[in-house]
Order: sequence, then structure tokens, then C-alpha cells
Amino acid sequence: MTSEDLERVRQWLARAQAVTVLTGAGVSAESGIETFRGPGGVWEKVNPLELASPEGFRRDPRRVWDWYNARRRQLLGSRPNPGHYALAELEKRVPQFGLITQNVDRLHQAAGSRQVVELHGNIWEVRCTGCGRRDDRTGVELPEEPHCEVCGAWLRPNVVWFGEVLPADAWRQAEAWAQRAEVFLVVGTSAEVWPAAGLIYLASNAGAKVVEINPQNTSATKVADVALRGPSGEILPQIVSR
Ligand code: BV8
Ligand code: ZN
Repeated sequence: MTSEDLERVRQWLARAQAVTVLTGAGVSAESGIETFRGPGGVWEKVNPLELASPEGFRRDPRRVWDWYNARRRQLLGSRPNPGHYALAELEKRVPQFGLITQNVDRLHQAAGSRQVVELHGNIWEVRCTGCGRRDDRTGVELPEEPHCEVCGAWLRPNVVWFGEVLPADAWRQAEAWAQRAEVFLVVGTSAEVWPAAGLIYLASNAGAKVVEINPQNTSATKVADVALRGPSGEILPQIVSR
């Protein structure tokens, strides 16, 4: 990453009317939240298709809840990092701003971001597998085997598992923000999970300048106009002009 790259991106952001951001687990790494695929990532220990899937939950709901309760506990002790705050600051400066996240940790909202779409749901709300009622259990320690007080069925985390469709309204909003973007920031995602990753190609084909912010190359690097190689907690504050 050169200082010219940083300056180019700063200029693009200063001039843009419409900026859209797609974030993944990497934007929360500096808040102490493990990523999925990086070294030491969560997926190294567990098989996502076992735990982050309806089949896995049907087979062993207690095991899935052990994993989600552990992640909720980890989140209780975490705070947004400078990268989250820089994106909340950028939102104030851009006429048409949209933040699309694959993350379920709600750290963007905690940092002050408002125009946020959660493609994969969130880890704080629960949903009943019986009567469908939804409850916000932010910051609350859940029992090991959470059941619905009304109908007694198993509760599940209100996230989108593999093989499940994304919330239609969130997806529609994400597509519209990707389509209108003059600058599309891709921050902290391996761009492996679909259909979220498809938004990068949609934005690029619609004429956006694509900027990747990630210490590593990813599947999206080939589509990026500029790749800023480094941690988002350091790079984002540098490109959100003072
Ligand atoms: C669907 C919620 C179908 C739960 C998650 C084959 C080809 C293409 C697609 C598929 C396929 N086989 C199956 C599919 C579909 C599947 C899929 O994409 N599979 C992948 C694995 C191939 N997708 C689905 O199933 C989706 N649903 O397709 O429905 C359908 C259609 C019609 C009708 C019925 C059904 C649902 C996908 C959603 C799954 N849920 N999470 C939970 O969180 O517990 S996905 C999970 O992965 C998280 O949401 C996570 O955010 C997401 C993506 O991972 P990333 O965020 O990118 O994180 P990752 O660890 O991978 O990368 C971190 C990056 O950060 C790295 O690049 C690293 O370098 C970088 N980094 C590290 N430190 C930093 C940093 N960057 C910046 N700063 C740092 N400090
Ligand atoms: Zn119920």
C-alpha cells in the first residue's frame, strides 16, 4: 500500500456523493472477535456446516448453543475499534451512505453507524423455532438450552445459517446500495460467502471504484481498483479525511 493509494482513496471519498461499504469479520478482529477463516479463526476448530446450519442445529441444538453462547460471552467484553468509528464518521460526511455487514456482532451500530443492513442477522436476538416469536437478548447470558416461554420450543440465534436465504428486505437494500455506489469499500472479508460476495461484482459492474481493505489478498482482490493492505482499524481512520 503506497501513500499515493491512500491519497487516491481519500480523494475519491471526499468527492463521492454515494459510498457503500461491505464489511466482514475482519473489521471486528481488532475488537478481539475471532474471524472465521483467518489463522486461528473459528472455522479451524469447528465445521461451519455443522454449527452454522439448520441441519447442525436439528442434529445437536445444545452443541450449536454452546458455540453461540461462547461467542456472545466473547462479545460482552468487546468494544468497537477505530475502524468501526471511522465508518460511523464517514457516514456523516457522505450524502448517500450505506453500510452492508455480514457480521452478526452489531459493533457497527455500537460505534454509531445508522445506515446499516445486516445480511446474516445478528447474534443478540433469538427466534423461536416453534411459534416464531423474536426477542432481543442483547447482553443477556442465555441458558445452555434456551426454550420459548410461550410454546416451549427451542429458541435459535436470529442469524442466517448456511443453506438459508438472506432476509429479503436486507438483500434488496444491499443490492440498491451496491448499484448506486461511486465508491465501494470492501473491508475485512474473505469474499468467500455468497450471495454477499456477489455485491462486490455488482458494484464494480455498475461503475463503482472498488477499494479492498484487508491485510491479505482475497477472492475479491482481482476486482479491486485499489487494495489497501493492512488492518482496517489503522487504515480506515487514515482514509476518512479529517
Ligand atoms: C444461501 C451467520 C441458498 C452465522 C454466516 C458454492 C459456491 C458458492 C456458494 C455456495 C456454494 N456452496 C454453498 C454456497 C452457498 C453458501 C456459501 O456461500 N458457502 C461458502 C462457504 C462457499 N451461502 C449460503 O448458504 C447463504 N445462503 O446461499 O442460500 C438458498 C438460495 C435460495 C433458496 C434457499 C437457499 C447463507 C450464507 C450466510 C451464512 N452465515 N454467518 C454466524 O455468524 O454464526 S457466514 C459467516 O461467514 C459470517 O457471517 C461471516 O461474516 C461470513 C463471511 O466470512 P467473512 O466475514 O468474510 O470472514 P472471514 O473469516 O471469512 O474473513 C475475514 C477476513 O478478514 C479475511 O480476509 C482476513 O484476511 C481479514 N482480516 C483479518 N484481520 C483483519 C482483516 N481485515 C481487516 N482488518 C483486520 N484487522
Ligand atoms: Zn415459541
